[in-house]
Amino acid sequence: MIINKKRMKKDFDYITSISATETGCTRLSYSDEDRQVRDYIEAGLEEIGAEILIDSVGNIRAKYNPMGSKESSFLIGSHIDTVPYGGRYDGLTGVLASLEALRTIHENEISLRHPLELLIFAEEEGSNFGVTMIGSKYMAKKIGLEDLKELSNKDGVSAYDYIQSRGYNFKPEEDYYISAQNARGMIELHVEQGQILDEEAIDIGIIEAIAGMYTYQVIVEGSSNHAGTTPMIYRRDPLLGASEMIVRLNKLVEGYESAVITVGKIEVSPNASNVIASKVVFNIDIRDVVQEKMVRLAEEAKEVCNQIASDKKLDLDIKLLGSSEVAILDRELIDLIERVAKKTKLNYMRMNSGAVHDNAMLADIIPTAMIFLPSIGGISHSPYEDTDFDDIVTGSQLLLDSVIEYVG
Ligand code: HGY
Ligand code: MN
Ligand code: MN
Repeated sequence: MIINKKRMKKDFDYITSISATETGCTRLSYSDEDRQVRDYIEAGLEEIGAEILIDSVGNIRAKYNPMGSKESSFLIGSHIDTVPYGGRYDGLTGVLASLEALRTIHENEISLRHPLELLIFAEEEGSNFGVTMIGSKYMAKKIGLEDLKELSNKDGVSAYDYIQSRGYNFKPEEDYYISAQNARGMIELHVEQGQILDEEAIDIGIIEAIAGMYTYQVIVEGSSNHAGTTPMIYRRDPLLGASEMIVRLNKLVEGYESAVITVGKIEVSPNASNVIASKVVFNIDIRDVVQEKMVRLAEEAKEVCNQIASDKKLDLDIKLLGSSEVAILDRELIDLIERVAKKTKLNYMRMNSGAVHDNAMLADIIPTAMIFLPSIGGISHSPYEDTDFDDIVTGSQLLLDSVIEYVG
């Protein structure tokens, strides 16, 4: 049973042409571009008789159950939203591989012991509200609708209001939440977004652990004043303080083996070249695959910011925007994927994921596993993100063969 490369490529080329920007892929959840892609994929799922349900925050659940099995479902899928000016492969590759697996099963009339469900998680990237994996956290009951009131987009509209304004009706009592009773497990296929597989010329990564993550918002406030008339010794400059914090945070992480710290988002007010800033807001993204080290690093990062703020007599507020624990993936599922990879003579390696992924939100509820594909040059979250389409075909075939091995 072989997946159909031509059909996948047609889907991929059409969907990746839908973007809000010329450069890279910009397809935020709840945007018009997101709607266009959802319509296209849902039509493909309806063609094979999948039952499609959309929950309050826009997660898509497409249940393929031709035998009317009453058993719990096996899950596949990923996300279709992107970072601004992002790549074409992050998320979408896993969704298209899953769609192709369902189509191939359908056209070969394979009878399955369990229903299959293709999940498309909303707001995985956090591009609207600054917090990743809103959809999968909601499906895993790690956040509720009320939590959406604490998050807002760049226009200051709360996630709670914005998602409803984009046509999603909040009906939490009817929503489908993942549980050990209704789901048997999940395999998510994704591009690596790092350079290990590409550098080692290995086709497949089988993931053992997914990094945990903390996202903090740091607000530094000082005294705004005239850039020309204010002597240096009288200044309380929050941009100077924030800059020192960012340099010191990058120094701090040198003492950790697998942790990473990133400040990728910063806003300065009033952001005028002849005005000493009044306020700086920046996010800190902290990750590690060792939970206790990530916790320690986060505490040290907050201490560094507090120390610099008090030395420079600046006001400081640090708020945890979002977090996810390190996810240890399921041994049995990993071994199954490895057996199938060996049987089909693929060159693969076991590895960890520095990127976070939706299935990590389910890993403490059901068995989950991931299949990685090489990212050329290890580039991601960038218009230069690239993966060889033959690698996508190889990975999609492994996903299909692993699903059949598990529920066929
Ligand atoms: O940030 C991440 O790791 C993921 O790509 N959202
Ligand atoms: Mn992703
Ligand atoms: Mn991503």
